[in-house]
Amino acid sequence: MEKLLVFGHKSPDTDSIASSIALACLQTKLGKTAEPRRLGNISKETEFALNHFKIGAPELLTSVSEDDNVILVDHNEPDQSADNIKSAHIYMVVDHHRVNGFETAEPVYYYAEPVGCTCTILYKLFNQNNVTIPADVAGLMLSAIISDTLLFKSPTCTDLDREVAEKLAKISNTDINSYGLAMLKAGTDLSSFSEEELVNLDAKVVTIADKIKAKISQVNTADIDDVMTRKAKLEEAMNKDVESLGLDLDLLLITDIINSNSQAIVLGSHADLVEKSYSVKLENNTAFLEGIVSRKKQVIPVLTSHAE
Ligand SMILES: [Mn+2]
Repeated sequence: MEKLLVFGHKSPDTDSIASSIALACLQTKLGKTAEPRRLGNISKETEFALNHFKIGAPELLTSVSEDDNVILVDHNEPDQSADNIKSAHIYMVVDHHRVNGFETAEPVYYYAEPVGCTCTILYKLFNQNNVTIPADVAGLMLSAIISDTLLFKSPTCTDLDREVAEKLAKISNTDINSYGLAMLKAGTDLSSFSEEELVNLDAKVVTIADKIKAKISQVNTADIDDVMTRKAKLEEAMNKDVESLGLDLDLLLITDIINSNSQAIVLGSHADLVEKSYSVKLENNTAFLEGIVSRKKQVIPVLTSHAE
């Protein structure tokens, strides 16, 4: 079989990068030719993790063609994948998201579990194949679990994520709490980013209830007020996206990773969906969402159920 390209979603987060590297590592150890790729810039948080464990970033990939054999990690929705993904041959998927809009022409390996992180599933795949996880890769996989679960505080976190994190910490000789806090904090340094960059750091475009095209972006911070001083310019950047992407809803979550809350900035013709979904009133396009930190568990399904 030809070379397998392994990649996560656009606007890659730490899980998308770590999963690509870890699964390419596993496939290589199983005798395949596999290389990780990334569909966008590396975040500061991911950069911190890569530097800490001395692993290089994957090469950038923008689009694929019918000649490519690919493995999708940390996503399955075509909108979140490489341009032209429908033309490529999808060999395998390892994911922990809802399945939406995904179809293949041929049979496919599909590993999915509703756990907090793709790397948690990958840990099981390493075990099932009796492959030892190299210490540096284990450290990166641990970073992904810390990132996706916000140090186990997100409602998406399961007991399995905690268990696997402990094991990966042992393999990589990492102190979960001190390392994890330092890594999450590295991701909250937003000063060098323009507002356009901020609304695309961790962004997903999804179709809600088959009718509302929504972009849901998230930035992590230790200080919501600090980010809100840039509100006018953030809205300007969001309005450009509403125009250029034809969005019905543009939701930016500014998430306080210390206290586990989010401030939302909401634009678009369906902004009222956020009001309905969380029983809040938008004032100047913004509302405080108490206890909301997970796009996957507390935003997309909640918006979907209120849109139907
Ligand atoms: Mn993930």
